[in-house]
Amino acid sequence: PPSVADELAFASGVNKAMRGTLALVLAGGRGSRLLDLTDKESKPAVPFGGKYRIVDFPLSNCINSGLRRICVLTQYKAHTLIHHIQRGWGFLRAEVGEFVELWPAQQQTAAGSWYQGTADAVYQNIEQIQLHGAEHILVLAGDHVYRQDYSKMMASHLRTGADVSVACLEVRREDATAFGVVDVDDADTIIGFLEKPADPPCIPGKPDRAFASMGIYLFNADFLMRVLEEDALDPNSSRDFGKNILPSLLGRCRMVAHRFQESCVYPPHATDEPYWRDVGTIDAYWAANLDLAAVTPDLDLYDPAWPIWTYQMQRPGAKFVFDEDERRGMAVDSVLAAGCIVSGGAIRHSLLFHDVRVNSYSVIEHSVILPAVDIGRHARLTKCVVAAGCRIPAGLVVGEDPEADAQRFTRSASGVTLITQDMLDKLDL
Ligand code: ADQ
Ligand code: ADP
Repeated sequence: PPSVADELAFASGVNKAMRGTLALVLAGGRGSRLLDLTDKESKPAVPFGGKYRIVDFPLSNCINSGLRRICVLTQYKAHTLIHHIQRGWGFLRAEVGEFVELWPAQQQTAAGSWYQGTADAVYQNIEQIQLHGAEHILVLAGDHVYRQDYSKMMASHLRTGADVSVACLEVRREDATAFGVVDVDDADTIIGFLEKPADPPCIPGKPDRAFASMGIYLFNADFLMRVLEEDALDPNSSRDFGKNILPSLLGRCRMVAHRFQESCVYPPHATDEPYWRDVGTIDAYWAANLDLAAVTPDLDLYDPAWPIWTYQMQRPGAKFVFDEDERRGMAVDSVLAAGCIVSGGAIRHSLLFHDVRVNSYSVIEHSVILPAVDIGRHARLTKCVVAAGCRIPAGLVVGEDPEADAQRFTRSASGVTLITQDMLDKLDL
């Protein structure tokens, strides 16, 4: 076994490598499966968990992992994302080499085109990247909810001597059609990669499970530069890490799968399942938000050792006005963010973002209510996701008549109803 001195030297090498790493957070995708929730903003900007936006998770993971040189690459409808990052993420000190920079898409290639795939988003910024002189580049997706200590991924990257490490996790085989599916040898060297296969191969010995890429890639910087220059010459490439770059690297370099369970930050009541959610559909978004209202949520947002940073206007505490006769004006099994006022309404097993108004005689159950929604008197909402700023008219009932809901709103296969102001404006009340 290595001596204590060797271990310490290695740990200090990891810290140094983290300080010399540039994180590129890809935050330009729309996330179209979130339907109307991403009509006006990109998926990384979508609110999550009462007071956060999805992009806060990878950004907080960087800060908490000791990686403080971060660039956020934006493209699709980036206004709210840029606004959020400018206001909330300016606390790093450039003087000591720490920053969160915004890199908007600006058609920087000779072709003058918008980004094609994810690799193009990186390639078009290659000059700025080289200016930073980083030794390692960590490519992250801006649209997943999880807690990961990237320094542990760096440790395994250095230990295995990889050119590129790909973070991977086990998923159900039927879910793997949405991912890059990875095949590894005994040493976790990647020997196969299929981007979004229709019939995903299973993990040997586990017929129901597949090994999926999380879209998190740790590259040696020189190696990445070479690979991108090469790909740029290939007229048939769609310039995407999953579709083109990773498959092209098979057998040509040291490409190693990093197992997410080794760097996942577990809650104190440690579960075996490492927590990682692609909240890319209305159902997944609804479930991951409501999980926070569970007695013991799978995602721990209360852990002072791994804070999730965000920007939020200072708002007063949530307020409850109780109606003695009706016994209403309360919330149970729920999370309410600051600025909410519950006046004579009843809330059960729900999550309310900041500044929601819940008026008398209304009932909200199993629902996720985004910021600044106003819920009129006598309204009853069950199993809904209500988009930011909606004015729910008095007496509206949703979640009790599937056919009526499907006609007026967007109803998912599992019975979650998405309500937006555009849909409400079309109602004949
Ligand atoms: P997808 O999630 O389908 O698959 P993609 O839609 O390209 O990949 O998005 C990856 C990330 O890049 C997202 O955060 C998105 O916002 C961002 N993005 C997309 N296009 C961008 C652009 N042009 N500019 C900037 N950012 C952009 C990928 C991999 C799979 C892997 C899954 C894991 O291709 O192999 O399994 O991620 O979720
Ligand atoms: P309802 O009677 O349907 O509950 P109201 O609009 O009459 O709705 O009540 C709103 C409640 O919200 C009031 O009881 C009050 O306590 C609270 N409220 C409204 N505005 C403010 C405010 N600016 N500051 C503090 N509390 C407020």
